[in-house]
Amino acid sequence: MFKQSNIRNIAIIAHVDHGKTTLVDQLLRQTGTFRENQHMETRVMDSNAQEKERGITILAKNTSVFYTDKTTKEKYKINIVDTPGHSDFAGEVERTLKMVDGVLLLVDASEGPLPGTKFVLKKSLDLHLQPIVVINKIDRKDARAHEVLDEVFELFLSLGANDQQLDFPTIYAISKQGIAQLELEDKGTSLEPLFDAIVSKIPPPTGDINAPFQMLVTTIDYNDYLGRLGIGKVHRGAIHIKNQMKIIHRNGVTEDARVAKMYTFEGLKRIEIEESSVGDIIAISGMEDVDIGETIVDAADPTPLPFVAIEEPTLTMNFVVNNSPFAGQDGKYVTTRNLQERLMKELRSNVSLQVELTDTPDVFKVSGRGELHLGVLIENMRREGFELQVSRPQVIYKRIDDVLCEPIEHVIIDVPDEFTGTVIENLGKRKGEMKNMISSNGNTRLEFFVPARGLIGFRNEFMTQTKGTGILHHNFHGYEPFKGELSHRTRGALVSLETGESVAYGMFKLQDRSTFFINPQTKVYSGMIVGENSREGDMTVNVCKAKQLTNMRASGTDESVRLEPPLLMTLEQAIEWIGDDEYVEVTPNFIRLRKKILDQNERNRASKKKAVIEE
Ligand SMILES: Nc1nc2c(ncn2[C@@H]2O[C@H](COP(=O)(O)OP(=O)(O)OP(=O)(O)O)[C@@H](O)[C@H]2O)c(=O)[nH]1
Ligand SMILES: [Mg+2]
Repeated sequence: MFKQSNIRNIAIIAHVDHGKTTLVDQLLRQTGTFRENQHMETRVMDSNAQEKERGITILAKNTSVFYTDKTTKEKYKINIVDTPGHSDFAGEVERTLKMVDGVLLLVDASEGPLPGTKFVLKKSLDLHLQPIVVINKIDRKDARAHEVLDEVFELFLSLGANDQQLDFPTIYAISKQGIAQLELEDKGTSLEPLFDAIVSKIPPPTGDINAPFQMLVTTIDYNDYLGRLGIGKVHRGAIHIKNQMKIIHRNGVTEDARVAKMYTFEGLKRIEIEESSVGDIIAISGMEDVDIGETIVDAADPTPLPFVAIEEPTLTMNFVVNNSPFAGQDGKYVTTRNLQERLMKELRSNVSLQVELTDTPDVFKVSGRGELHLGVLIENMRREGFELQVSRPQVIYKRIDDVLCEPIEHVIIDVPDEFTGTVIENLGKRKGEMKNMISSNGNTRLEFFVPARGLIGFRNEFMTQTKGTGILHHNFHGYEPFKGELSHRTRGALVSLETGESVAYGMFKLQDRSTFFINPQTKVYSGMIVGENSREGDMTVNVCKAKQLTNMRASGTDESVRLEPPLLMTLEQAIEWIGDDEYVEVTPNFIRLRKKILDQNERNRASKKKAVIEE
């Protein structure tokens, strides 16, 4: 057991990409978690496949390091939570902050505080956590560390920080090189100054070691061998694996529980332990019913701990059992039951997700914190062998004082000056309200409040319009009265008439009027969307049409046909593109777009009926 006064529990928080996981690499390396010359991949904590591919942290994770103070020779255990910076995963930050007593707030020395910085700082100030401000990436050519520090100070002020919080220690860092220093002019060589600040400025965990055991479960992990693991900080008391425990569920029900195994974190490993006490962060196995937000307590004194209220979802989509003509051809799990069980399982660890049943048994309403939040779930499901269809995302409206309100996003954009006009025009159409515009050195920073529904599909356009040079950040700002109707996609879909295989010849004749989403020799079905019409309104086309063979020399491969490369959409692009009468069909190997109504005649009838109703 580690002495309470020598434990430090910290979370690393920041806007997306400001260097949190990179800093953890170096904290691990400089405390001997890896041998001096051992090969270590970068961002080791980003261990799951989608984290690696997308280059972002999705799940908050625990690790710990040991640090010995050079002067006092005291040994400290520093438990570290690496948190995601992307706003869609902010729920991960909110709950994991319950485990710590202080935070390292990283701010990019060039970008300065961004919407994500504000969000995580507010949450940690509300919980009265001691901050250490780390101005990171001071090696950047465009770094402006002093200015950024002023901006951070302003941010603290605007969030109502008290005097003690305003007196935050500051460290300048290059997390990529493992360097931290107290002054910008210093020539740092290691993270020593940061370790010193952690042990001297972050308070040790409080809580009475002699009181009955209490731990709030803030994270759930799952392991095929150990089953479910409840992870949290020991709030008070001590625990031995032989102790009789209880779980207090969120609905107030108390249940007897047994500890099978217990672990503490050391570097990237979990070390099995038999006992632990107040302040340490531990993982407990053997409690298959435990969920996030529940309290594990001494059986003799079952008192629950309060959980943080996680902010509500803002975006919802229907997950529909795949009923396309190709259903079941690719995936292993395709039934209503498969889908329902998978979603229920997800709910047990994905705290900001909500799943509701609908009037139709094949349709589940799944709500989350943004397109990426839901996109990561859908991507995980298809990798596991699921097939499903998803509908166009809708924002979640709320009635506040009897006024219809909608979620608003705080948007910050950095673009070369030449694109400023285009961006302002585009966001104007999307009911964005410009708040600020600052130009310097050929770049402009624009600040907007935009309805979340106006941002659906914006990123794709923004990237094209700024030729890939623009940077877009946004975070949930709050609910505001409904801003009025918005038009969606102006171009129609190119819909396949037939079921069969696409043929270059058939496609060639259409390419002047459209952009294809498929290659030739792709299996298509009637009602499947094969491209985008260059004009308004859908166009039903025959892409399976082969050239009539007029003589023996003409073969199936026609050299004269040159096709433009198709736009093969990613899952997120497809989700952003579809309209209300369309689905994205997702299977392990395919992403297809389709009309909800496959039959052309039925579709025409339905759209006429809709037109009449709208008149
Ligand atoms: N120049 C420079 N780049 C850095 C530094 N630290 C990190 N980076 C780069 O910044 C990018 C993002 O780093 P990450 O560590 O993934 O950032 P993060 O804050 O963990 O990102 P999320 O978890 O997705 O929010 C990577 O390309 C890093 O190599 C630094 O000190 N200097
Ligand atoms: Mg990260």
